[in-house]
Amino acid sequence: MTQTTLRQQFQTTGVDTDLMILMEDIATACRMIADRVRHGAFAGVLGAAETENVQGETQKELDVISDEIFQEIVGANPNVAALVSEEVDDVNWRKVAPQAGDFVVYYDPLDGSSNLDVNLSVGTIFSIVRLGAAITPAPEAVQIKGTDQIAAGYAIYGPSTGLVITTGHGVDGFTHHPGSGEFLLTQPEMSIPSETQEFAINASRYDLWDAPVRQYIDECLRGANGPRGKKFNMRWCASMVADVHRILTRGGVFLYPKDSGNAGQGGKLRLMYEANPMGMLVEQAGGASSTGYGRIMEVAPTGHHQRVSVILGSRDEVAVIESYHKD
Ligand code: AHM
Ligand code: MG
Repeated sequence: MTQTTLRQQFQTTGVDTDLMILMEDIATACRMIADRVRHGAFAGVLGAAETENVQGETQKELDVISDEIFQEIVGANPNVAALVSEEVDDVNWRKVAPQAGDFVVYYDPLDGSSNLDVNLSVGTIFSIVRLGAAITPAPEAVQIKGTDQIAAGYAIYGPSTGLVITTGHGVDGFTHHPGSGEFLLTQPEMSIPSETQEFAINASRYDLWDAPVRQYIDECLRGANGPRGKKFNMRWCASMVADVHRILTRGGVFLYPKDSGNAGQGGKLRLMYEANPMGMLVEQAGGASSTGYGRIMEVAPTGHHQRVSVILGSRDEVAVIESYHKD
């Protein structure tokens, strides 16, 4: 992973050693989380609340354990000013006087954790921003647009452990090689085809959707004889990492829109550590990411746990969905 990223940086913007060390720290944290996830119920409680194990010890949930691993390893990096985690309400400041050049890392330590109980793929999502100037620690100081991300990625804990990253020079996929312990390049220059015949959405929310989303899915379901003139396939992993990984591998479109059931919160998925990093990866792979009304990465955050409508994947398909919103 380091070789590939260094080579890309060497050929373009110049080598960013601090970023490389931070990416290595994140990869180490992901390797350790992968190890705990692989141990399943032996590693801690899966999706449920804290309980006592047979020895009467309190077991923590795996997403809390994953957050602690990430904090311990990535939070120890001397250039990290702050961590923003799905698992922690407040910003976790690591420096009292953050300087220009310091990093803010936004992350979801174990996304899709409801899948743990049923032994399906989960992942860790991360987003990295570099401060342009010194700041005073305050929640507003980390409310930075996705367009300012300098790197993003995710680890996927599935049949194998993968790491997919971008530092703004395309997207590369790596597979953890258990023998060497390294992430080796297995999916160079991942690219999303502009057209697709596969969509991903939780269709049980049909009655809650806005008209443009309902129109789009209705048309997909009508297949070759409908207005789209082609047959669509459907997938829904209930794990954003797994769904996005499939889209980066073979194309498709993913929707978790704001609907009448989640509108009060602004949607389901979180802007800063779910939608922005996935949006950057998808755009770097030639796809598009939108709220339906504009680019996700241009949404101005008003809170670090803010939620947002998410539509991303194959470019032409996202354009169709955006046009229905516009109409
Ligand atoms: P989480 O961060 O609490 O795990 O929630 C995010 C997950 C995504 O990975 C996935 O796309 C979505 O929630 C699934 O939601 P649903 O259960 O409504 O289908
Ligand atoms: Mg999540």
